[in-house]
Amino acid sequence: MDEDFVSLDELRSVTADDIPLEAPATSSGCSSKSCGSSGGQGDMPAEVWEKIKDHPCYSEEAHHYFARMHVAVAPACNIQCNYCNRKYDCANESRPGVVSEKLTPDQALRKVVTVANEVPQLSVLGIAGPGDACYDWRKSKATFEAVSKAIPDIKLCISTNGLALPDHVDELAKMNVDHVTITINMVDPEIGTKIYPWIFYNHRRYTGLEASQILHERQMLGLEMLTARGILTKINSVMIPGVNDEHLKVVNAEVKKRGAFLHNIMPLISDPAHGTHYGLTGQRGPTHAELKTLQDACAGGANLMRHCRQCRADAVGLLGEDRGQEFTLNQIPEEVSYDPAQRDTYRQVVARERADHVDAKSRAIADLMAAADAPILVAVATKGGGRVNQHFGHAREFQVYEASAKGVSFVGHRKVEDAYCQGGFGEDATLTSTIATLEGITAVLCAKVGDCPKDELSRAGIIVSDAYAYEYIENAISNFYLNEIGSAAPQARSA
Ligand code: CLF
Ligand code: SF4
Repeated sequence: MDEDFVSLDELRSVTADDIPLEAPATSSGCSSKSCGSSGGQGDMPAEVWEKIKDHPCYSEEAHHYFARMHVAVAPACNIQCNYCNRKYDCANESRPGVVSEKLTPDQALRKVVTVANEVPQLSVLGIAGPGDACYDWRKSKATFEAVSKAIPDIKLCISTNGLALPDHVDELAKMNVDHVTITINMVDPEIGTKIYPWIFYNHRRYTGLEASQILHERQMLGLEMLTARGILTKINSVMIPGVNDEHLKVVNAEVKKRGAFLHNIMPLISDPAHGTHYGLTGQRGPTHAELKTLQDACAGGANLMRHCRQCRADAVGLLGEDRGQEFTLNQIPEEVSYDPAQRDTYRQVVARERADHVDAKSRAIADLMAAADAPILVAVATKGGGRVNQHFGHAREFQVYEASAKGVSFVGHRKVEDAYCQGGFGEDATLTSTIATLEGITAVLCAKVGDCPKDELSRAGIIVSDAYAYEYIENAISNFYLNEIGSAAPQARSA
């Protein structure tokens, strides 16, 4: 264990007295020059790094430390997507699930202040529906204005289907909204006809090719306007096998040409129970391997985001967790006032921890690059903080990294149906589905694991180890590879 280790729980409960007086160590920059979302301070202009360094979606590194929250103030939408059921949140930025609690801008302000006082990791307020945040503009704007007045340093982030976006770009720029997500599933309106049955634009409903043509033109215009104003854009694309999967390579190139900062290719979530057109007609989503193959094929184009959790329109917390249920309206006081102390203190501790992490991982990745052979996939149980710090039985998802002679790179996450540990005993059915979820994974690294799940996974050909508990993730993976795969590398599973 690293001597400077600071657990996430400690980070959450820090007070000003815990902060040392010396200045944080200077980061040497990460040696891994991979995709933009995992890029570090040395990989981009200082002003861009300043905008993304605390944004958990725009920086893969930041998502270990910082949290976002969404407020569901924008229920109305102006288009229909075949993967959406209006009973649920916007599937462009949230998984279909339980309907969000809709908020007025005043209620949203109270909720954001309450969360900021209790969740020191909070860095970003996003509006991601549950409809379209640009179409339901008055409420989105009123919320941003009220929150940025109360908490001036919070980053504002918005997600939209793009149809109404060009009408609001100037106001977004005026409000210092630095981050805009546009969902772009096609740049060929013919393909659009298989995704969008209709749009509502200029007081009229359009269908067929005309609808997709208008949507496409408005999305491109909006993206170009944002780029011209220096606003960072992330493009979300839903990967729909047989509809737009191959086409997303063209989308990647086209959005890069127009200045997109990141491209987030998300798997279609399709289930008949959700009542969507795709769910009811049996359209399947991609497998983990298909998604990774497409993402790898886009390498060299627009930088890829691979750590998206397709979170709900009322999500609260680090990307892998959702604390939304702790902050429902009935739990929020009528009168609130913002106290910056916790967030300020947390940031100081994180700055120190993060600099140490960057240095340590640079060394670990260099060691691996010098010795590694065949690539392997390693799944990590983590509660955040960039460490292997969660028990196997408590994990509801695993973060997946590829270790190879190219270094250690984040490739995605695998959600499990349920945590294996069910309050003192292990659930065998859960273990079976966890093993299926971990298909293609060589090893799982966690803070602790019992003999029973360890043996079961071993029978399925997956190594589980708690020997690297509490190390930084990249160091744990590098050490695992060098100690336990090393000479056996040719037999390692191909990623
Ligand atoms: Fe929210 Fe989206 Fe802003 Fe992030 S989410 S509006 S950019 S603050 Fe993030 Fe969630 Fe993925 Fe979105 S993990 S669904 S990419
Ligand atoms: Fe649904 Fe979002 Fe598409 Fe509107 S933009 S139809 S809310 S997925």
